[in-house]
Amino acid sequence: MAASDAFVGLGSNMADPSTQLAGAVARLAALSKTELVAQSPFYSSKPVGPQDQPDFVNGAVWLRTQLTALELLDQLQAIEQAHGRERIRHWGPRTLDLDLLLYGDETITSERLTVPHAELTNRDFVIQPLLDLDPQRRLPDGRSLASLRQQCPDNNLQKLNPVARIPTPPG
Ligand code: A4P
Ligand code: MG
Repeated sequence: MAASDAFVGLGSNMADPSTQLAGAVARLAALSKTELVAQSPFYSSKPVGPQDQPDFVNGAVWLRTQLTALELLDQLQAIEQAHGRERIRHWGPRTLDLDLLLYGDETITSERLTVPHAELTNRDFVIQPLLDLDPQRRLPDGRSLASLRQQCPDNNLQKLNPVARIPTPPG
């Protein structure tokens, strides 16, 4: 099977969400038949929906994969479950949300899968990371992400600095 460009959105608002996202990126990069092309910066964002919950951290990855869209969804859900299990005792079950945002130029409407993701056009925390990955990207219907970004509601995105993994030696 030829490889497809797939874009996956990442979200978390449990404790240490950036670490959740970084772990998810590592797992996505390790998927079979799949290569990680690029990873977006992470952003904090105000919650859409109920406001009595912490801010989210959101990002996206660009994958090139020989998995079908449904096979990829299975893998995304397995990664979500792995993260839920790891954190379930302390933080509850919703530690990681992985959404298949775009799969090539395909439009998919099935019981398990709507692609492009149904809420993509309404969410700056989805569109901005996609723009960071590929500023020229368009939806299958031809609309550009850049034009959609102008029109969607503002959720106060703040780009997060990369976590320093190697501490600077003193002195
Ligand atoms: N499904 C259909 N299409 C897709 C797709 N393209 N990608 C189905 C992934 N899944 C897709 O998803 C429910 C079902 O959607 C799946 O079984 C799959 O077959 P879920 O993630 O288990 O349930 P959910 O989290 O309640 O739904 P959803 O739609 O992911 O939630 P939302 O609407 O994304 O809400 N605010 C900010 N700032 N940032 C966020 O990331 N996220 C949410 C979660 C709310 N507010 C937020 C954020
Ligand atoms: Mg989801």
